[in-house]
Amino acid sequence: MKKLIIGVVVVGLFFTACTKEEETTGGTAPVEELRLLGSVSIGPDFQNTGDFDLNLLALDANDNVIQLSGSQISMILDSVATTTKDTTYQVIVRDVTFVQPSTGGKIKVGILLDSSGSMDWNDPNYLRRDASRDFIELLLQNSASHKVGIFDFAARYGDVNGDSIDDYYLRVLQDFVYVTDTAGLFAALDSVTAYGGTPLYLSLWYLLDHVHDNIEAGYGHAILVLTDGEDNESGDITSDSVITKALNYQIPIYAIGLGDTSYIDFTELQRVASLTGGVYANAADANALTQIFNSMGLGLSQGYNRIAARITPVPPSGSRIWGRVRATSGGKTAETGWSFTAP
Ligand SMILES: [Ca+2]
Repeated sequence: MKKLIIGVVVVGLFFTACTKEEETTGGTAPVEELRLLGSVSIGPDFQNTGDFDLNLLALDANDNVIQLSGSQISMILDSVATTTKDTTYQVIVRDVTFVQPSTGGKIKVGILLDSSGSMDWNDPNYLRRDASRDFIELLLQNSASHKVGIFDFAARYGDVNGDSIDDYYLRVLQDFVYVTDTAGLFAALDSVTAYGGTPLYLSLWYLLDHVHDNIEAGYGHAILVLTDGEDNESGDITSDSVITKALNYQIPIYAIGLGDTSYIDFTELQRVASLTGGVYANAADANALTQIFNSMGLGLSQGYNRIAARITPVPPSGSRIWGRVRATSGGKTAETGWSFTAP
């Protein structure tokens, strides 16, 4: 029987020269909604440091992202379910940064969809098409200068576009165009199918080259990948190969793992996202895709707040940790919950 220990409420703010600068750039619009962008990102050395990150969207009444300074944010630790007794845990905010994937307000996103056979039952109603459409419309509302390309993997063999890459590993459904070209982009989404295996990392490997070969000055570049499975068809190309290439090209990978994490392990995908500077989100089922694509669209086009936090002492592996983050802006306060299991 695990013992539930209620931790103390701690508001920790460490001001450095860096965060002082952010003091002056904190938003003033009233915050109407606070939303996590993706899952809690657990630091690679958590067992020694207790470090974890939250990616946070603070939204005003018009869904504009508010940039937050350290003094506008507080962390609340609700409970730690652990085997250790009589331990008092604390959570502090180490740093707050604003991540801006676009450049000069312009982003170019390669949407990479998993068209493997299992999508037939994991997303039978093709909600990934609707969520991708909403994502494109969200970007269009923000700026007609954004660009999107639609790609998938595992749909079919062949090389329709003659780029020497078999469509099974990377199919170009709609190459990068302005988001104003909704006809082309939506038609590409309608052609998404569900057929083969999961060459996830080989597909990312090819798409990274494609994005890199088409880098445009004045744009931020990113990949947004959706998959319902662990890679099983990439041969020598591993998640490490993908991470190395993405870092070389400085192209962050934002990743959505579709499926119940009791049955499927997205740890590796999460690692790809966090190490390439992107964000990982888990969609427990296809119904969650709309909200996640919406959050990704807001974050990619407008930016998001990254809260570097630390829990002390470091809870034992397997401990479940629950808390909330609270933000104040423009005289309003909003909060949202977070939780994770200590690795
Ligand atoms: Ca091809």
